[in-house]
Amino acid sequence: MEESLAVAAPSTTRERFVLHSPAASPSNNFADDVRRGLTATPKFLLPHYFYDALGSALFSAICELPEYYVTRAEDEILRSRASEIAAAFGPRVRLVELGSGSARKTRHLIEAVLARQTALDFFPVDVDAGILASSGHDMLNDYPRLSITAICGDFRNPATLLRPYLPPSDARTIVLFLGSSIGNLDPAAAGTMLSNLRTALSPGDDLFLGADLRKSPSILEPAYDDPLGVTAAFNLNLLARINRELGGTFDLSSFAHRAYYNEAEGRVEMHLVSREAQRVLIDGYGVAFEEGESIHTENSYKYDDASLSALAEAGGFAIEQRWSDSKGYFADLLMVAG
Ligand code: SAH
Ligand code: AVI
Repeated sequence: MEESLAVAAPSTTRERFVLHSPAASPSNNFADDVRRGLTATPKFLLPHYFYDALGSALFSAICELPEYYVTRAEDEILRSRASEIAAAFGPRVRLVELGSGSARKTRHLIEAVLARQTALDFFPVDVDAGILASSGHDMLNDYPRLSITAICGDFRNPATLLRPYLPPSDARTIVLFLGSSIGNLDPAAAGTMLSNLRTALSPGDDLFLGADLRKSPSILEPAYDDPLGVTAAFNLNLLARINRELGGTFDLSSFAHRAYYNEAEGRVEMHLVSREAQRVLIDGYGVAFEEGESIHTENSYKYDDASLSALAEAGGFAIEQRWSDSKGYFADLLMVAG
C-alpha cells in the first residue's frame, strides 16, 4: 500500500507535483534497526536516521559552516560549470536525484538543463518526506517548466524504489548523486548500490556522482567536529530521535561527539561516546554502556581517482568526464551506464 499526495500548492502547480511514500519506507524499520545496532558489538546506528525534520535542518546548518568545505566545493563546480555539464548530459534528459535534501546545488543543473529544453521532469528521492515537500514546493514556484515526482524512501536499493515511478521515456535518464552521499556507504555497499541502480537504467543513461576527495586530516577533522558544535548536535540528534520516537531515556549530556579521520580506511568516522557507565531504556529493553564505550554513527569515505575507477567498474559504469573545484577538494564525475 502506498500514499501519494499533492502538497498544498496553487492550482497551476498542483498537477506538477506528486509525492510518493511507499509504505515500506525506512522509518518503519527504525525501532528494529535501533535494537539491532545497540545490541551489537561494537554498537552502531545507521546514518540515514539522522534525517528527521530537525536532522535535515541541522544538516543545512552544517552546510553553512566555514569548516564544512564539502558543500561549497561542489557548489563551485556546479555553479561555474553548469552549462558544460548540461551539454554533456545531452539534448533531451530527465533528472533523478538520490538524497536530494534541499536540492539547492541541484538548481544550477536544473537551470542549465532548462536553458536547453522546453520542459524537465525531476524525480527527487529522499528519506525525509518533509524536505521533499518543502524543496519541491519552492522549485515549482521558481521553475514553471519543471514537473516533480518526489519519492520518499531508502536509496540503498535504488532500482526497486525507482522502477514503479520512472515511466518509459525517450529522454535520457541522468541520475544525480551529489554531496558525497556515496561516501556514507562502505565501498562494497557503494558498488552494490550502483550496480543495482544500473539495472533500472538503459545503456547510455548517466550517473552524475559527487565524491569528496582524500585530503589532510587538518582539513577533514574540523569539517566533522566544528567549534560551534553543530555537527555534535547533528550526531546527538540521533539519540534525541530515539527518545522522541521510541520512548528512549538517553541523557544527551552523558554522550560526547567524536569525529576523526581513519587514514587506513580512508574515512572520517563519527561516534557518540558514553561519558560514564550507564544503562538506557528503549521501547521496553535495556542497553548497558561502559564508560568510554562508543556508538559508531557514520562513516564518510573519501575517494581518489583509483577508488573512483574501481567504484564505477563495480557499478557497471564508465567514467566519461570529471570536474573538480579550484582547491581540488571535491570531484563530480559523469559516468555512463554500460
Ligand atoms: N544532496 C544534498 C543533501 C545531502 S544530505 C547535498 O548534496 O547537499 C543527505 C541527504 O540524503 C539527506 O537529505 C538525507 O535525508 C538523504 N538520505 C540519507 N540517507 C538516505 C537513504 N539511505 N535513502 C534516501 N535518502 C537518504
Ligand atoms: C550527507 N553526507 C555526505 C554528509 C557527510 O559529509 O558525510 C553527512 C555529514 N555528517 C557530518 N557532517 C555531514
